[in-house]
Amino acid sequence: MLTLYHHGSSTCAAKVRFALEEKGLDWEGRYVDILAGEQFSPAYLKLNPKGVVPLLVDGSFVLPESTVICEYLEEKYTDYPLMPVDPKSRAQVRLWTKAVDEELHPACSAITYVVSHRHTILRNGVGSFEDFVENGDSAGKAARLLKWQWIQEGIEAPGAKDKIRLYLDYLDKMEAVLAKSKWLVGSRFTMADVAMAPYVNRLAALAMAPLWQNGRLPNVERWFKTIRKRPTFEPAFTKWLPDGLRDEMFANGQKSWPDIQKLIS
Ligand SMILES: N[C@@H](CCC(=O)N[C@@H](CS)C(=O)NCC(=O)O)C(=O)O
Repeated sequence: MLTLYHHGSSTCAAKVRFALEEKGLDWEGRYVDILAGEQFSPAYLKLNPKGVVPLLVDGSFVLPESTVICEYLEEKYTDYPLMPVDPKSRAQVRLWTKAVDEELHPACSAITYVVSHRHTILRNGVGSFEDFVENGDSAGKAARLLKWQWIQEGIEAPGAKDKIRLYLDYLDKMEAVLAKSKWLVGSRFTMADVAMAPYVNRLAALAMAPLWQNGRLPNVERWFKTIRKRPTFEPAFTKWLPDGLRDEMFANGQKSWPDIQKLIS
């Protein structure tokens, strides 16, 4: 049995859940409350020294990193393929998954923390700088340091606004591609759509769907509506976000909307 350590509001965990569901795989979940610091428990740090989710356990094989997990699932379970066959399309899919890892995910963390998670984490009692930043291994320290600044300073934290602008620029990139094709890479749903869906869904969860609605980005709107209609959307996304957190993220997003509008106007 595949076991996924995950959290309801984690975009990279949602990406893996979406891949698992699209590939029709059985899996069991271990919920790690990253907004209450459970990722820093000694038992979890032993499994993933970076102190982040997701993490896949397949028998004795322990695998971090969402993109690598998705690639592992794709290669091990060949039914319901999410990678195209021809090399050019495969390369295009990888450009999207690389963009997610290198740019979009850090930018998404910025918007999520400054708009919403900072309030939840501060309420839950984040502990000291040392607790938060020094936990986990040195490889993840830079990311934890940034998150600490977002938690403390919100949208005024150094670099936060640039990261949010970069995130929103991706919607325009998607629009340009989706104006020409049904899915992000050609006429078939692929791992590129799996990888990007959680990041558009995150903006919707933060009450920011007006970024593409009302004729602003009609092809992104069409694409996201189609994604939401897939039978895998509920078990991969909706099911895992607790109602209280969903309401809190939406309300915090509404409050931040004027700040976001200033950034894009
Ligand atoms: N590159 C990693 C990023 C993992 C990551 O940043 N996970 C976030 C949730 S999406 C997390 O666990 N954050 C908890 C924390 O930083 O304290 C991946 O793709 O799996």
